[in-house]
Amino acid sequence: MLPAESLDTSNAAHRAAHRRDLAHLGEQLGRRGLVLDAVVDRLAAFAVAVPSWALGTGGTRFGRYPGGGEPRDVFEKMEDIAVIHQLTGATPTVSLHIPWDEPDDPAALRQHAEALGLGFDAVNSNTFQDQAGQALSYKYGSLSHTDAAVRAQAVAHNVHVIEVGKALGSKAITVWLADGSNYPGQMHLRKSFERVRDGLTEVYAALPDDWRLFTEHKPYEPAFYATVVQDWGSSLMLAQALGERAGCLVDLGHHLPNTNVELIVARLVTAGKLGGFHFNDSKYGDDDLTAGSIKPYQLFLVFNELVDAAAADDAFDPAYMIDQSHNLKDPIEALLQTVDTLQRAYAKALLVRRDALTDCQQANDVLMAEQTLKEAYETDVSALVAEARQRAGGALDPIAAFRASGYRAAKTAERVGGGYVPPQSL
Ligand code: RM4
Ligand code: MN
Ligand code: MN
Repeated sequence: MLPAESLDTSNAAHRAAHRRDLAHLGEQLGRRGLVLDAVVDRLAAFAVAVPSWALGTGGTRFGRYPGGGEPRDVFEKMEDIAVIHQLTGATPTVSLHIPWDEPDDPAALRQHAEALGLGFDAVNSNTFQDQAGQALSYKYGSLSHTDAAVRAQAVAHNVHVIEVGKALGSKAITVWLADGSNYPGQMHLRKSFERVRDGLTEVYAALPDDWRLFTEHKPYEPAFYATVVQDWGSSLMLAQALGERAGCLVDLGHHLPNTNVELIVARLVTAGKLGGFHFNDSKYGDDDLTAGSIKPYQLFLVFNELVDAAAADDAFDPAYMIDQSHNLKDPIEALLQTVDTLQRAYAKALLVRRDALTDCQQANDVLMAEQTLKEAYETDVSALVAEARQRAGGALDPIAAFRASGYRAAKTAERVGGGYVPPQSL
């Protein structure tokens, strides 16, 4: 965690300007009949889980360029997440990947997390790679494999992940499968899907009563011809076959270019099957870029559907998680930027004058309907988001506070022994 004084100093430097910006925004919103405080309260309640795999520098299949001070194990990852939570007040949980971040002693990790004020969101299983010591290979699939023994191994892995999650206090498992084929004829399209459905049914049977299971679709990669769970339709079929506590997880990067993701969100809401999100952004494929970096309007339109759905259903509660790979940015800074971006999109969605929008839609006033969305989208909500952070005890400007704290330099000195000293970059 950062020393409290370092946060205080940073906030003090920004406070006067913040007050003026907030007052101005309050007046602007008042003219639209919106109450600033009500929006800040909703924003302050926003929480998103940080993935354990995002704290180290990511990479591509061509290479990885690690930075200094990266966490060496899952305990150190939790320390970094606690800093992000301290600065934003919005990341109280971590989404763990098993076995990438499987703790030797889950009870000890849970204690460590609790001491840092953190908990655990969905755990993620991994049958998209062979793991050390594994008896059978997933080269030709896991839950969809033609060999029952491989399928049983994949089911057992998922059940194991649930067990680890139980020890940590998680309440959900996310299953993303790489299963698929590279060539026509390689895989029986229908039977492979039915095998996945049957395998997931076994996993679902091992789910504690208060848990949820999320199925995550993705159109391609690593399979380049046919992926078994390639789209939201397949994911929905699975969630419906499994039962009440199964839902679909929408990873924003898991759609082909130009797909209308907000429409998918709306459909899943209607089906009562929107389980959760993996936030990131994408230009071409599963690029795992920072949320909102490429298509900020789409992110707003997704949040607009979420706010609309929440208004219609008090129990609406999708799980929010980040799923990004930070190849070039400092991971902590990228995550601070992400949380800010998500809150901005959410804030703007909260500013949509919903009754006015409904009236425009009803009257087929196309221009004013669109204009009602744009009015909200084009509002500078910086002060709203900063105020929500401040009320949560966080920083008015998290990235500035983080940079001024010297945390990364201190960790670079402390976290030695990884054997890698990055060369200086220009
Ligand atoms: C996949 C998918 C999963 C994530 C892995 C690392 O593309 O997005 O959610 O756990 O990557
Ligand atoms: Mn994902
Ligand atoms: Mn992905």
